[in-house]
Amino acid sequence: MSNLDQIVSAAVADFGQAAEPAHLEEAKARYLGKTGALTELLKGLGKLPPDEKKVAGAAINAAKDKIEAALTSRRDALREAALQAQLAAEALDVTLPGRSRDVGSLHPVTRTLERIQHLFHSMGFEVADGPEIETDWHNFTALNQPENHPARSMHDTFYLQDADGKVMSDILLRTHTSPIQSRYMQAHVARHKHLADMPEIRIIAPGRVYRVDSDATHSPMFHQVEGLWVGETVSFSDLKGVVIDFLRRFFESDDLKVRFRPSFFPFTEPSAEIDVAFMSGPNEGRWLEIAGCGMVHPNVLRHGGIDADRYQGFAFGFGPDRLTMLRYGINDLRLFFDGDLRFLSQFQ
Ligand code: 2U9
Repeated sequence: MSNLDQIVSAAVADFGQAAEPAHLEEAKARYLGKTGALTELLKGLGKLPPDEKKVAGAAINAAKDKIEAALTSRRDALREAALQAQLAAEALDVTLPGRSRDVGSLHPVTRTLERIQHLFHSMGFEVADGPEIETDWHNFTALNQPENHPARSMHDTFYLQDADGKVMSDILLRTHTSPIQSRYMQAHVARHKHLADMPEIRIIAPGRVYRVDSDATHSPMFHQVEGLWVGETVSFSDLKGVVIDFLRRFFESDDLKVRFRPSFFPFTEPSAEIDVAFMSGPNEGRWLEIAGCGMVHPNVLRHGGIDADRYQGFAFGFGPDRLTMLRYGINDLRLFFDGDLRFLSQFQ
């Protein structure tokens, strides 16, 4: 084999060994670079006589063409291999199952609250709102709750502390949603003071309330919905009509029995507890206490800025947590507030 053939074979073998483009370029330099094997031969041509120079030059150029062809083909092969490796690494299997996102659902008590709001809306009630941190005046005084009432004690009510940890006796977590309605009365009166005849007030006040109490049927945070209808002729029979209609629609039971039992609340006079009896299901025939109600006490109207000689009204209050327990047959209130998805996801 001639010297040139050996150089060509060595170059082809070297290029074949180069596994990366950088190695290939190094190999190229060994043959075609400034001091490469072939370049050295070309440099030596000048010393040859003219007739030999021509033959030798042609042979070297032929060898150079072969080496360059081998180089190009190896470059292409490496580029193709790199592309294939990248495609394999970034491969996307479109047949893999997708990652599904869990679908959330409304909390059962939220569902009940929405249902209650919907039913009262159909009877012309608007939804009112107010702060969960209340003043002693709005939570108790405005509601005719006497100074010495046990509900005002720290055993029953959460009071806030100041920055030094000292209990502030006049700022608390509301113990009922009634202050919403007292505040609403004041705002309503202010809004319509230029009118000779104030429009009626017909609101429900749903929301979170707080009491120092915790067992299977009591949670330190629970929900209430209270209602208030104030006008010139609003009567106890209106109260019965609204409450009975609501309860029958809420429990989807036209033959639900409802009774009103005389009772006492500081904010209503007269007052009554409301019991229901189902005519079927697990509670069939048993009377269950479900709400309280009464005609708004004149002191409460006056604290709300309303002329108690001209206007009167009724109020009622119930616990949507308890309504939810009855509707779904749940016996432990704490399940609502533990945040256990095994329980909550049953209410899709
Ligand atoms: C104003 C005037 C009167 C709201 C009322 C009740 C009776 C009542 C309880 C039921 C179960 C609370 O959730 S519970 O623990 N509520 O018995 N609530 S009358 O009376 C009002 C409210 C606001 C201005």
